[in-house]
Amino acid sequence: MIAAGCASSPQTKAEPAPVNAVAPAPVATDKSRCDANGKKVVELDINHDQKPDVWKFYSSQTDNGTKVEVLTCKEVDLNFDGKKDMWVYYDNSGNVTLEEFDLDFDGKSDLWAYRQNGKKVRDELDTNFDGKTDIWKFYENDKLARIERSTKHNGKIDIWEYYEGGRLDRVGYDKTGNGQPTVWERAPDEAGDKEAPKATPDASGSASKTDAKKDAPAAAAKPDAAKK
Ligand SMILES: [Ca+2]
Ligand SMILES: [Ca+2]
Ligand SMILES: [Ca+2]
Repeated sequence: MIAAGCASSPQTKAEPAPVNAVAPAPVATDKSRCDANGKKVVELDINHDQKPDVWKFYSSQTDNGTKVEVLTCKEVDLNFDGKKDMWVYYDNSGNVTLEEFDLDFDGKSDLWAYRQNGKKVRDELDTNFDGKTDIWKFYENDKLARIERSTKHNGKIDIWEYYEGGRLDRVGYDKTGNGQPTVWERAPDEAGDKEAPKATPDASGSASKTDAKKDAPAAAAKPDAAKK
């Protein structure tokens, strides 16, 4: 993320109030897709240690009079310790609706990547592994549109980052604890010319790129990615 003290001209102009400070409502997901009840579960042993590490859940459905097996869920033991660390939920069209990860392997999920109709809509991240989400990333048409952060890890949002075309445009800070952004800053490169078209490559661009690049599977492969 960008450093708060970096921009030279903090602005206090009235932006449209974006949101309230409480955690956004969860994305609706059918969790029963990963309920083994009434489903066929296929186990795979990827590393050949005679213990399953991938579980695939299938539900029997009838499509045009033909009985078909539909994949509803996949669970994975990524580090082969016998405990599951990744859960993937599918809709009836085979689209992923949610990928859930336990990045620090403590048995509790800390990264949730939501999709709707195949498109990324939101990532939620518990960066200090206390069970409460601290970062919410919102996507529009698969592009990063906004990040909300609870820097005190208390579930209250105090930083709002807005992205335009996938690049950081402005940041709102709650400096008073009232749950609203009280200070707005443009992306650092545009602090001197806030009306300029957002076309110059700059430090903020690389910051937003880093965030956009950090998609769920990559983060899962590198558990420490979530700790920064
Ligand atoms: Ca595991
Ligand atoms: Ca965890
Ligand atoms: Ca947390």
